[in-house]
Amino acid sequence: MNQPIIDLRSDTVTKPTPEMRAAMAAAEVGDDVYAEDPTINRLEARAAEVFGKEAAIFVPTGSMGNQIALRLHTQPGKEVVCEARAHVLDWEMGMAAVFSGCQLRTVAGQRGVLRWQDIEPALSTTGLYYRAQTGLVWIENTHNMAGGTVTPLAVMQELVAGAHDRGLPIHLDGARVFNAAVALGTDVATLTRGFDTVNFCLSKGLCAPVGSMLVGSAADIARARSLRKALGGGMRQAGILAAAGLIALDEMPERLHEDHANAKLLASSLNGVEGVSIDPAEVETNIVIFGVEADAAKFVADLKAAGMLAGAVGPRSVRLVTHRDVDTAACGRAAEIVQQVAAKALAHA
Ligand code: TLP
Repeated sequence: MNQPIIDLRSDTVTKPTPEMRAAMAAAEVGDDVYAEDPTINRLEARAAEVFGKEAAIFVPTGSMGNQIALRLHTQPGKEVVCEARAHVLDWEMGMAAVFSGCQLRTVAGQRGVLRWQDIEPALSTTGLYYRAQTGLVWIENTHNMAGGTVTPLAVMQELVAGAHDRGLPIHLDGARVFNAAVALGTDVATLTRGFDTVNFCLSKGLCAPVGSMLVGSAADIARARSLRKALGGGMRQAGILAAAGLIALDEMPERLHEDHANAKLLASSLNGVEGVSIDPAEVETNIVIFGVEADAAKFVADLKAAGMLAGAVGPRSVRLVTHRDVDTAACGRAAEIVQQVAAKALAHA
C-alpha cells in the first residue's frame, strides 16, 4: 500500500480539526467591517485577554498583521531594527518600504536571538538631521529561519526595557509565540509583557485554516482597523474563520509540546547521518533546519520523489516543520527517507 506523502514543509499546511469544522459550520456571523460579527468580536476579546493587552484585531495573515504594526509605529523615512534573517525582511515582499516608507536595519543575532547589547549600537536616536532615525525595534520569537529558536523570558524583558528607555516602540513577530511559551514553560502574556504590539498566527501550529491576530493598546488597535482596510483586509462574515480561531487559541497550544518532541526525534535520528549536519541540542521547538552536502533544492526534490515534502531554505540547508497532521511514526519514516536521500546524494557526489 502506498504511504501518504509526509508534508513537513511548514506548520501552515495543517488542516482544521473536526471540532473546528463543526464550530465553523455553526458560527454566528455578521459584517465585520461594521464590527458586527459576534464570533470575530469574541475572538478579539479573547486574544486581548490571553495576551493581557487592551485590544486585538483579527487579520487574514501574519504578514498583514506585521505590516499593520510596522505602519502603526513608524513614519516614512524611519528605520526598523530587526534580526538579519527576520521574516519581515526575507518574506514580506519589501512591504516595509512599500506600505510604510521605512528601511530595515539588520543585526545578526546568536542563532536568531537578539540581546539588547546587539541592538543598541544599531540605533540611531540622536536626532542628527542628516541620518535616518530609528522608529521601531522588531523581534521574532520563535525565530523561523534560525530554526525555531527561542528568545528567553529574561531577554524579552531586557529588550522591552532597552527599547522603552530609548523612547522606542517594540513589536513582536510572534507568529509562533505559543511555541516559544511552551518551550519556556511560561504563558504568552508573561512572555510578551511590555511589547507595544504582538502579532501571532492561528493558522500555523494552532491549526486554524486562516488568520492571525494583532494585539496591543486600544488606541493602536483602533488605528489598525483603518490600516487593515487600506490593505484590503476588511472581511465580512469572517466569523466562520474566527470560530476555528477560538479553538486554535484556547485548545491547541496545549498540544504543541508533541510537535516539539517530534522535532527533537527527527533531529536526533538525523544526528550523525553522513551527508547531514545537525545539532539536536539546537532544536528547541517545531522547526528543524539541517545542512546537506548537496544542492538543497535537488535534495528536496529527491525527498519529494521518495515520499516527503520539505523546504530548501538556503543553498545547502533544508527545513522540516513538525505539526499536528504528521504523527511520531510518520516523523520516524521521514527521518529514514532523509537518511536514504543523503546516502544517495553522497554516492552521486
Ligand atoms: N512563515 C511561513 C513562510 O512565509 C516562510 C512559514 O512557512 O514558516 N512571521 C513569521 C515568523 C512567519 O514564519 C510567517 C510565515 C509570517 C510572519 C507570515 O505569516 P503568513 O504566512 O500568515 O503571512
